[in-house]
Amino acid sequence: MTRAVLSIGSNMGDRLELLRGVVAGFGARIRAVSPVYTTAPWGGVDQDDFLNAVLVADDLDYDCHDWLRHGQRLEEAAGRERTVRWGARTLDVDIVSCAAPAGSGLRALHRTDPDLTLPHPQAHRRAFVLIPWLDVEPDASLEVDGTTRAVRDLLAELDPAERAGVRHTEFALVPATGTVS
Ligand code: A4P
Ligand code: MG
Repeated sequence: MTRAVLSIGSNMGDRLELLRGVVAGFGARIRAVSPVYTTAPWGGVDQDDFLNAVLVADDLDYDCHDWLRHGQRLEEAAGRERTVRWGARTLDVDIVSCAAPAGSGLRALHRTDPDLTLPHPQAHRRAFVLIPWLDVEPDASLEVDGTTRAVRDLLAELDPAERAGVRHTEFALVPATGTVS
């Protein structure tokens, strides 16, 4: 059993429908869906703004690699082409964090494998991840350089310009009834 925090983003094509397709694609595994934000591109590549959101999902039968594989299948279905690092894409599904049962609760896993680095090595620098994550998990924490930090503190430490580039929208990824699949 694992529980994943997923960052999803798009800045090409019908961005909202592409993000809705991710929610449909993970289906009954989804536990929480953040609001949708319009976000200035991060990473220095000149490109259009993104729509971003964060999902929380769990599955009794998934390990952390299963979330990566599932996300990559959804990226392929969205016609994703890998060209420029941090460049424009129809769909990006990143595994921000992945937790497994430990004792009476869940513990976030740490991995340095280039195929799946956990937690995602850039997540703590990205307001487009931290802001929607706090919407669905206000007490979230994230390991940075071996230290567990409150996500709200990581966000407070970011450049105000970085935070200002992340703007709330009225778009919803799930129907108003709240049902997902
Ligand atoms: N990989 C390793 N760890 C992970 C993980 N935790 N989650 C590997 C997902 N993938 C992980 O990714 C490259 C490799 O990373 C994969 O083979 C995977 O096994 P990729 O998706 O092929 O390439 P990429 O996405 O171009 O590169 P990268 O470094 O993953 O970029 P990011 O981090 O995905 O950033 N600005 C805004 N405003 N909003 C965005 O959503 N996204 C990006 C992409 C850049 N700027 C953005 C946004
Ligand atoms: Mg990626």
